[in-house]
Parts: sequence; structure tokens; C-alpha cells
Amino acid sequence: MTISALQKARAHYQPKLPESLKGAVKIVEGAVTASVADQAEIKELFPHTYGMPVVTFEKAGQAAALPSFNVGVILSGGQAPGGHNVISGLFDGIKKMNAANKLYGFLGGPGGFVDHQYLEITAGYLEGFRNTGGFDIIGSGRTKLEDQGQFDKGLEILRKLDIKALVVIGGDDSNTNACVLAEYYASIGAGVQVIGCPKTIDGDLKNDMIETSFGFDTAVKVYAELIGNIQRDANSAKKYWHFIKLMGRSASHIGLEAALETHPNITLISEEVAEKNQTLGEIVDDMAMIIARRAENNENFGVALIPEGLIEFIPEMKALIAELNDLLAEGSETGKKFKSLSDEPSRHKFVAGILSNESAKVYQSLPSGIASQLTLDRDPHGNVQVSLIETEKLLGEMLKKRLAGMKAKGEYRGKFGTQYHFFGYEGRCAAPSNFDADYCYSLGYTASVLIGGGKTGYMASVRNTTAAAGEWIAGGVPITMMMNMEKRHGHMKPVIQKALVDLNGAPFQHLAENREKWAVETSYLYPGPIQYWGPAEVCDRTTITLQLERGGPAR
Ligand code: FBP
Repeated sequence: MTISALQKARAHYQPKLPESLKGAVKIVEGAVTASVADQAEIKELFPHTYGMPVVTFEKAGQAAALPSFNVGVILSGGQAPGGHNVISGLFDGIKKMNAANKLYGFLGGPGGFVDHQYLEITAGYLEGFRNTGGFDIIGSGRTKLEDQGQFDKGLEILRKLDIKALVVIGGDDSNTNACVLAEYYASIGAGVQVIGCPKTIDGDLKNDMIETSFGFDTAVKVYAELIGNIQRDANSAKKYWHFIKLMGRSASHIGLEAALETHPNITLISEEVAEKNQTLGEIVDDMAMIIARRAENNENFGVALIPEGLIEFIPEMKALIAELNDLLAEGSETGKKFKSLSDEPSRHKFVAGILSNESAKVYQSLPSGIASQLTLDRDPHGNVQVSLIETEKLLGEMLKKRLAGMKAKGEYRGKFGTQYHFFGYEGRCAAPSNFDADYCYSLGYTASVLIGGGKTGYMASVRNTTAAAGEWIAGGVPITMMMNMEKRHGHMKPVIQKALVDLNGAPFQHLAENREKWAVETSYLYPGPIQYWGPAEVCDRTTITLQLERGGPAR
């Protein structure tokens, strides 16, 4: 295989580990835990894995000799930079415990576990993947691991390969499922441990014990570089407004961090839109005011960041989407009828006819292309595939009309040229930043220590991440501690609480304090590309979000 010069040099990078993981490790148990909410229900649903203590690792004098064991690993959901380093840390950790230990990777995500598709990850195979982006070492997938049949099927292959522990690398849904699996295996005395690792570029799997999900750091730095480049172009050509949609299915952490890194003119935050109960029309009005104010200064250009999940946070759109989910559900009569119509105008007419009056009004006010995107197939979790909805174009098109109206009334005298972008896939497989390379390797290594310590139902946790890597605190957090009950597909289910943008938190407050100035003035920041070698303040810096959340300055 031919590899790039960067890959060649990067292969020699030795990720930094917390001091506690550098030699023999002692596992120190803290106090018992409780779930973040709905304690009675969660306790009843997880009798074997509820209430376990948080554990932290400390340096020990000597490592206890362990008999050899085998481990399985699954990559679940969307790609995130650093997944290969989690696997490298896990591999090195278990090999250090006993050179005869083996690591098996299930292929193509949870589906590979159920269908018994796997490969052994050997030292030679792993070599080419260290410090690289992507999940191609074993592939990923979005099969939901949630019913007993799948768990039993998976147990067959675990038994065949003599696997003692399974590591699930995934987001909130995948780790919820990992916890259910841990509980099930404990309840039947299967003798298999299950450990989770916090992954997602979306940054919404975090809490007091999990400071950030891996991949967020790298992905958002890639987007910030691109946004900075576009801002410099906009400020040079002075003729376009750039509408940039940023990935992040639900929470707006990516948009918020990208804004803190680049100071664009407009940043929409979905959580704020929901809090203010804003309509699409009101969002467009606010944006039009900023465009008009910049035009008064002859600045007929700008950059607006739009979170991918926005559409589902606008109350009227949320109601419309919920109705569409029910009406077009697989197997429903209306869903079947809809699918039987082949041309777009008949589908549009049919949908408008079955919606409630309120939602029909909203639906019919949308450009037809966007309306039809709302009716596209849902993902396996029943979610609208927000990455397929061109919200950036929707806003741009609505603004064109709004500004034309303002012009007719003499309220706007500018020119409005648009460019549209969507950044998501550009960042999900980027070569991990030093932070993600170190953090992921530490998470994988931490998972190996949890396995060696006989833990199950835990998520690997590495904290104090704004300090130097040597001072990071490694350990494990019972997954049940992060759970609450939520309604999913009409039923109350135990799930890991998703972390949306906290409007009272320091990162959002920093944006709120500065956005008026960033809107009208052109005070762009140009962060440039991720640097892998050079001064620590450039190469090892974490995200501004993490820094502010941990009480630090915004830089
Ligand atoms: P995960 O939560 O599984 O990590 O995936 C996140 C994400 O990148 C979202 O930001 C995005 O909406 C989604 O995946 C897109 O997934 P896909 O490429 O499978 O459509």
C-alpha cells in the first residue's frame, strides 16, 4: 500500500499517556453511584450493573500476572477521528498484560458481531492504522444491538473465540445498548464483560465524568480551518454571503465551537432557537437584519453557520416532522400510499392533504425541494436524516425573498449573492489531532485496564483533559450513572442522557457576549490547518469549548 509522506511520519508518533497508565495500575473504587435521573426505574432495569462505583487508576508497585484472555471490539455509528488509536491503545494494553492475549475486531459494526464476521487484529495489521483517521481497520455500521436474539447470537461467537470482554466504541445510543448487553450477560452469568468508549464528532456524549467524546476535537478543527479560509475569501472578494451547514445530528456543539474558533457574522444555535420558540420566519428576519446592517457599511458579504440539526429544533418544524414520522412510518397505510406515488407533485399534494392544518401550512410554505427532503427515508433509529436536508439553501432562498421585500420598502440597499456549503464528511476521518491521538490511545488503554480488573457495564473515562496528558485522570464510569428514561418510538426507555448545548454554560455565553460585534464588524479569525509538529500551544491545544467548560480562558 502506498502511503503519504504525512502518514509515514505520523506512524512514528507515540501517543502520550496519563502517568497512572505508564506502569502497573491500581484500580481505586470511589463511592457508589446513582443514575442522573429516574433512579428507581433504572435500578430495576439494571439490577446487576446499577450503583457500581466510579473507579480511578493509580500507579501500582507491581503488576499482577494475569492468565491470557481474548477481547472483541466493535466500532459503531458514524466515523470519528481517533478510532484507530482507541484500538491501538486497547491492543497495546492487553498485550502488556499478557503477550498471548488476542484482539478480535467485528467487521462493519454491530452487524458483524451478530453475523459472526470478524478478523484478528495482529500487531502487523495494526501497524498501518496507528495515528490515522477513519474506521477502515474493521469498518463501522449502524445496526442497532438491542434485542435478546442478537445478544445470544453474539454470545455464540464470543464463546467460539473464547472472548472474555467486548469493547463497544460508539455514541450515546451505542453505549446505551452496550450497557443493556452488559446487564444481560451479567444476568445470565455469561462471563463476558462489556466496556464502552465515548465516540462522536457531535460532542453530545459528555457529562461530569466524560469531558468530551473523541473525534470532536479533530473534526471541528478541520471545519474551523475551512470556515477561516472561506472567511478570508469572503473578505477578499467582498461579494458573497456564505451559508455553511455543519454536521451534528442534534446538538449544536460543532457550530458553537467552530464559531468560537473563527468569529463568523452569524451563528445559529439550535438549542437557543428552541428555547426562544422561534419560527423559521423569525430566524430569517433576524438574519436579514444583520445582512442589512452590514450592507449599510458596504459589506455585502458574510459567513453564517447553520447547525445540521436546526430544522428539528424549530418548534413548528419539529411538530411537522413528528407528524410526518407517524404518517409515513414503514408499514402504515398512509406510508404505503405515499410510496406508491411516483411523481413529486402527487406526493406533495398527498402529504399536504393528510397533515394537520398547522403542519400543512408550514409544509406548503417550504420550497418544494426541502419539503420533499423531509419525507425521505428515516435512519435505522427512526431519525430524519438531517444531513440530507439542505437547511442552508432553505435559509438562503427565504432570505432572498425577505431582502427583496425590504428593498422594495427602502429598508435594504445591498447586493445579496449566495454560496452554500455543507461540512461534515470532510472532518469525520481526518488524521487525529495530537489531542485526539493521545486521548483515544488513553481511552483504549483504559478499557484494557477495566477488562483486566474484571469490570463490566463501565465506560472508559479520561478526565482533566485541559492539563498536560501526563496529568490526565484515567478510570471508569458505570454507564447506568449516565442514564435516564426517555420516550423513544412511543415507549419509555433507559438511555444515556444526550448533552445539548447549555445556554447558561461558558461556551455559549462567550458567543452571546461577542456575536453582536462579530455580526457587524468583520473580525474573522483564521485558525489554519491542524498542526501535528511544532509549539505545544499550536499543536496540543484542546477545543475552546473544553477550555471554557473547565473554567479556563477563551484564549
Ligand atoms: P454518530 O453519532 O454515530 O457518531 O454520528 C454522527 C454523525 O456524523 C452526525 O453528525 C450525522 O448527522 C450523521 O453521523 C450522519 O451519518 P451518516 O453518514 O451515516 O448518514
